[in-house]
Amino acid sequence: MAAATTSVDAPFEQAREQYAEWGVDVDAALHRLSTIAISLHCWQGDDVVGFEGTGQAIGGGLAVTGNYPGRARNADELRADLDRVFSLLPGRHRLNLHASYGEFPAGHPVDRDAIEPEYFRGWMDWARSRRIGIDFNPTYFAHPLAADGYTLAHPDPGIRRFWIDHGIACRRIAAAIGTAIGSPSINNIWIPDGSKEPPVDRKGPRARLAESLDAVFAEPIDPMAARDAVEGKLFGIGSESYVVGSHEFYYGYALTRKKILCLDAGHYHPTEVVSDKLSAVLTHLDEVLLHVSRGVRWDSDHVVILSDELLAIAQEIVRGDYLERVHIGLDFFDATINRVAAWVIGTRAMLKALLIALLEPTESLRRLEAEGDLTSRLALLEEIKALPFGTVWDHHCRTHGVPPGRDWLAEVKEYERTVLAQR
Ligand code: RNT
Ligand code: ZN
Repeated sequence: MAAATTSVDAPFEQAREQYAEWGVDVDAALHRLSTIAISLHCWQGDDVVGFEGTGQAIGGGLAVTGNYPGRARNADELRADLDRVFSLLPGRHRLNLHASYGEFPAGHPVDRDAIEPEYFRGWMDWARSRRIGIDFNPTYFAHPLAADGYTLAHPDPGIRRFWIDHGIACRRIAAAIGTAIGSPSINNIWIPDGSKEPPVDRKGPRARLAESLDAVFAEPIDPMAARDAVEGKLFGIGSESYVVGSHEFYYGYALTRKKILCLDAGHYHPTEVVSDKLSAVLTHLDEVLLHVSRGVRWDSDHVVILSDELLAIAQEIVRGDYLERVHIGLDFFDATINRVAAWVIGTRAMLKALLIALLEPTESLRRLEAEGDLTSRLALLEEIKALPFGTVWDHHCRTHGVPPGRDWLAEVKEYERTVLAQR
């Protein structure tokens, strides 16, 4: 046994040495990484269907492609899948729950404006027993009253009221969850409102949205129980020409109302990047929520991978010392591959990106930049790409009791054989 341990640790000791030569403290980086909680989105497990049982199309301009077998059909299956996912991730993470994932009494549908914390008891108990926090989202799509593409900005005051009440109900649920678990729940509002063709009135819906949001947020809330976030977007399917809750709209809203701004990596022009926005908006805002996603040509919500932009996001968070001010959530959904694997791939990619960023000799690079030695800055940024972060990652996985490298895949395949394929 001792021999095995030695041979396992030797490459790590070597890697640690190598980083030390660059002035990087590997142990400190790993310690920091262990404290970061990623909020895993529940909707990757069932193609954003939820448990209301109404059979409503997803709508809202969202689209999931693929029909890989094994979709979670109820809360117990989704929790079992999440347990499997969490067992393959180093560290303690969070769950990001949508309102449509409540456990509603069979045969007694509860409409969105009347949902209550009790329908989320199962989730709270599950999360408490695993000591994980839960974030929350009202569901402003897949509903007859959202069918024409408008919710909080709807011209009809009755429909607007329905969605305001949904927002209020969700905020109370988030607060109940945060209180029960002892960790504040971030309640993030995203709405689909917009139009396919250029509207004549761009101003009216935005005025109505601001008013509706103010009504949703009117009740004071204990920040130790729940926090409010708002998420903008550039366009969706069916809202190509106009989105009421655009980036400018919500940035202004978050600034004036002191809310958390949610930046989704798929919600901007294709050459615009969230990594560049972090330091810009955090100059003025206290906190940001990230929906880490991967848009391919459009807001396609591809599984997150270790891309240049993912690394840039992690670098900005670490270099800017924003780890306490940026809440990292994921937002993607792919039904063409094993859904449990999709979660694991995306979350491990996020953690690896953070590890690479934490292993960067940032201070020396910053010094070179300040001295104007841009030659050395570029040369060293390229050289550090070849440092053995993978060895450090594997060590991190082992010390957290989760499979290193590709070993997690065999466990997911086994789970597919024994559980997912039986559904
Ligand atoms: C939609 C937003 C939103 C959703 C989830 C399901 O474009 O990104 O965050 O993905 O609410
Ligand atoms: Zn999102």
